[in-house]
Amino acid sequence: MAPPKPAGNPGVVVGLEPSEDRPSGAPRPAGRRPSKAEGKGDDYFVEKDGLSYAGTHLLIDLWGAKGLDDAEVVETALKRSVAACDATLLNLHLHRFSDQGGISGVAVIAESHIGIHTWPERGYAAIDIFMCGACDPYRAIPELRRSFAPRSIQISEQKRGLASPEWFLERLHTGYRQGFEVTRTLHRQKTEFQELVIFDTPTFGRVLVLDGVLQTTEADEYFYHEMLAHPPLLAHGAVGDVLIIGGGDGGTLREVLKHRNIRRVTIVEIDADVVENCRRYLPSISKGAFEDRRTELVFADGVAFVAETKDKFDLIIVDSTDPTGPGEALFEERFYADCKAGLKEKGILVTQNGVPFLQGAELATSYRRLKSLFADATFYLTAVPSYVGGFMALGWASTEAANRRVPLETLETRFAEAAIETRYYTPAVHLAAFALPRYIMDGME
Ligand code: AG3
Repeated sequence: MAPPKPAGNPGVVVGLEPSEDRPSGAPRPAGRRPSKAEGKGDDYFVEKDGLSYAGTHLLIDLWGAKGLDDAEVVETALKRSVAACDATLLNLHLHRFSDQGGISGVAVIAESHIGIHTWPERGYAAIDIFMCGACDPYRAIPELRRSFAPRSIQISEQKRGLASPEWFLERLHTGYRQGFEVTRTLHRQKTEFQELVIFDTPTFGRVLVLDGVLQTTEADEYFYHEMLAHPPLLAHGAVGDVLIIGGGDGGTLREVLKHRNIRRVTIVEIDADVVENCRRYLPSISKGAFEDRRTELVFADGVAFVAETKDKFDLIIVDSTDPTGPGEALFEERFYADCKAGLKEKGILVTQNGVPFLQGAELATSYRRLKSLFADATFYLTAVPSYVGGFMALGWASTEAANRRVPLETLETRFAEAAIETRYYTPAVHLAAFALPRYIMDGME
């Protein structure tokens, strides 16, 4: 603000009606913001470079300027500035302080205002221009230079009314939230089983959320899907028939199908809307896997399916949600027992088992159940950035302990023979994934 000027001196007041300045025939603004400022919507907000905002506000400091005590100069400067910006002048008011000099003034425009305050004794003027919508306040700068011939000019810009971005907050863990900026929501639906949302984020690409819990992201899905598929496939070495429970996004299916000697993959997903919307909005996850002739897609409850099926599998992969909602029954002992019954000799069961640091109870319970049923039960690890909390535990259960003791050389040979491309999995990572940090081992007891 300007230093206070002595009171009791009205100085000079210059009033101006807008009609004087408007070219003849130009429409008079009638209580609405003018067409010149119109943006795309009817609220004049600007949509530019991915941002939505009300307009541009410039703060302009003129130094070594002339004419700062001359109301005519100031008036002309403001009028020319308004015209240069193609804005609509509604009113112009100047007040000249006659004792010390200096002028306070404002041009009210349909797009907002230009304000000026001058200190002639310092050759300084503080000007601010705010124009909403598409009006460009920078176009006033040459007019200000022309009127005041400043030695130097400083400009700072502020975008006004920047709409704050939308955030998705995952509340999976007690007392802890994880946020993702949402740039676009593509689909939101209450399916028969859960709430499904698919949206775009700047950092993780497109994301699938079920019942408020992040399931998969384009950016880091391979940390998870590759590790659910390749360790059991390469440890076993001769998998022909695979059963996937859940996994409706198709990521695990895609990884399994990379192995040429797979005969058949039965994928049992409870929620047809997950498959349909992931195929549509997240095609990079399934990459055509649902169309593979080896794929048999069944829409059914996984618990009922394993309880009833007569088929036997070399590998069962449980690619589930966390143990709340529709995923809950997939962590029950009965389900694990039915999985065991559905495995061929030497078969392996792997499961999604949460992030032990934040989901310790889940680790302990699953371990107890798997251990009571299988000759060999343990966890192996991956670390999925969007499943926050450090390592994720994948359950590993097999009637044959040898499955997890396959030497590195054998894994390397099998991996080379499979000739598949991966981004997370390597035989060395496979072996290392079974090395459990102390806190996880302690959490299993
Ligand atoms: N399945 C695992 C979701 C786990 C999320 N939980 C968590 N952050 N602890 C997702 C399906 C991907 N195919």
